[in-house]
Amino acid sequence: MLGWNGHLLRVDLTKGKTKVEEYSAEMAEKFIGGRGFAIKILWDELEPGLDPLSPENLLVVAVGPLTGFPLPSSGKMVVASKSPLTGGYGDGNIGSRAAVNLRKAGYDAVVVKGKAEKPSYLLVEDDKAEIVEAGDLWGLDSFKAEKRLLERYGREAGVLLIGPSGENMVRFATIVCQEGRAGGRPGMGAVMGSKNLKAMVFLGTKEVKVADAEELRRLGAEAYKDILGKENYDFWKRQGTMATIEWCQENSTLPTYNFREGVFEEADAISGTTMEKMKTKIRGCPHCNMTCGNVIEDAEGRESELDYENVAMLGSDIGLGDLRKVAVLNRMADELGLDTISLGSTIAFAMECSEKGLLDIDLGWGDFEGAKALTEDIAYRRGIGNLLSGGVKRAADEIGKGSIKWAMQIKGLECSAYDCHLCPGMALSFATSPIGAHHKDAWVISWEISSGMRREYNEAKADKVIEFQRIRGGMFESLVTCRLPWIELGFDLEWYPRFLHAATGVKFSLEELLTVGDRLYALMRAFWVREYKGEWGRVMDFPPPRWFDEPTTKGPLKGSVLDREKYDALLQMYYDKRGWDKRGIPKKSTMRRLGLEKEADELEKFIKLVD
Ligand code: PTT
Ligand code: SF4
Repeated sequence: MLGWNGHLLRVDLTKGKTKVEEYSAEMAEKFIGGRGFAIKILWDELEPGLDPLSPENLLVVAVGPLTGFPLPSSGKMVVASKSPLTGGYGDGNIGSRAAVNLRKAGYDAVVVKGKAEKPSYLLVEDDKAEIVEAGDLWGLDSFKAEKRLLERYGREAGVLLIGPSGENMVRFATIVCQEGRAGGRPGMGAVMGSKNLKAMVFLGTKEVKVADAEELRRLGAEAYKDILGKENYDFWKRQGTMATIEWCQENSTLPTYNFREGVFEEADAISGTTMEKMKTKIRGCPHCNMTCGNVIEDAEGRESELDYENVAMLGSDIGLGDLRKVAVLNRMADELGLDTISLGSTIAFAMECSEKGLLDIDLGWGDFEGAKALTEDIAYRRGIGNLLSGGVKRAADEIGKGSIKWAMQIKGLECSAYDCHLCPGMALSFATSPIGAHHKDAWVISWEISSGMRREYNEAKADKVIEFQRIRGGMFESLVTCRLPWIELGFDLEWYPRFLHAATGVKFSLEELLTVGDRLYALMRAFWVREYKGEWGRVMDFPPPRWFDEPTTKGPLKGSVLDREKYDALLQMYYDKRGWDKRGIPKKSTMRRLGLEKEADELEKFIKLVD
């Protein structure tokens, strides 16, 4: 195989053993890498119904056939597992030296199972892979632990690790690295913690063999140049994802007061323009020439790297209009290893419960000190923090009293930062995302608003959600590279089959690559259905009740609300186009068309499929 390493590393923490395994060319061509490898391995190897925090769960870390080459924004990787937050398929994407080094060490994936007897970390150095005791690292925050590992293995080492919240198995603990990159929103950090695995360290010196090295170099150089010439490049470098605050405010989609509103009276104080004035440096992922990690000094004099989602969820959604204070919460989340989106949503939920007298906590909107204390309590699972450490759905189930109405989640994953009171297409995109309410697969909101069809529930929206899911959720997550050159700067998608051809020698048309995305979608959906069996139904693909039942009360679009019946019809259009039945389950014929016959037979052991 060329372009692909052809090897994955198996790690059994219970036995303290590692082993190298070859995978087939068929696997490479059918599933490409990254998310494709992750879902295939999890589907094939996980016992349905297992506890995600048990040693039997698998953690898959996977790169793709473009990762780590000198191509735009190629320093990304996927981390995946059965999610302790949702009980379904969970993954995340992280930009890290670890991605590049894993490739250079000779592997395209690491599959970790079991549980180490004592806190440990995995050290991979080319052909050497060992499990090392991590007694001195356990309990440290992620910044300190990473620093210590870099002192030990050199600054070129790629490290993925967890903070105290992962160790304590907070169900929305994420995997972090490089003081400001994070991935695995649905609790991938908790899975590491459950395995007593504090970190994974990657060092590599090998070259991945490619089909046409000269052509790959030439294409890479041309592509980097193309990106530098993009119209929006300079503005992007100034604000990165933070520009979205102003855009969302203008369009009434900025999550505010636990998604009660889409506008925030103090939006200017947390905007990209405000951030620009405070910015001290930019950080980024390897191989990127449009780096977007904007760093400011927080209210406690520490560095904090800001992104839109972090600021919206820890700012407007909890009613906090002070960017330096938001930056403190954001930095704490990185140190403790908590997902910022779920953290913001959980704090906002607690504030709303406090306001409504549903929870014995004194926590008003915008209460910075209260939010800080609660963040610590969640990470260490103390008092109410323990109740909230399972995310808003579990907390609402426990609190009762109708509080589920204000738990802003779908399938157990907290919604990322787009208010959908008047965005049915984006609501559909959240609801059909394969990991729960995340924007990464189909961020259709910008198109939806600019299309002039914002209020419509039409076929074009179902089409757009699928188009984006195929590109973002399928192609980018399996190749694995950053999608931002395309979505933010308009870098042409046709570059990717060309890169892939030069790297692997295998010719895929763009459409063929997108069809791989359909295959992944059918399999990720099958995974959820196999886990939920009889409990599965189209209700799983519905946005939270607040967007249907409680109109917004502020801003130019006040009074906005989603329509349940129309949403249901839109969801049906989506199912029909995907070849899924009325329950949202892929039909047998669809699975066959995508080369998933064996997987359809397996799914039929759990639930009857429509042909
Ligand atoms: C992603 C989600 C996002 S999406 C953000 S900000 W965004 C939050 N970032 C967090 C953080 O920071 N710290 C923390 N403790 N928790 C966080 N949770 C949130 O996680 C990120 C960029 C961004 S910034 C985005 S959109 C793009 N995402 C990509 C993707 O998903 N796939 C892909 N092929 N390319 C992408 N490029 C962009 O990467 P999850 P990163 Mg992230 C600090 O992890 O689980 O996917 O959730 O990876 O290296 O930090 O880059 O406005
Ligand atoms: Fe990382 Fe931003 Fe570059 Fe994407 S654009 S690779 S998220 S630095």
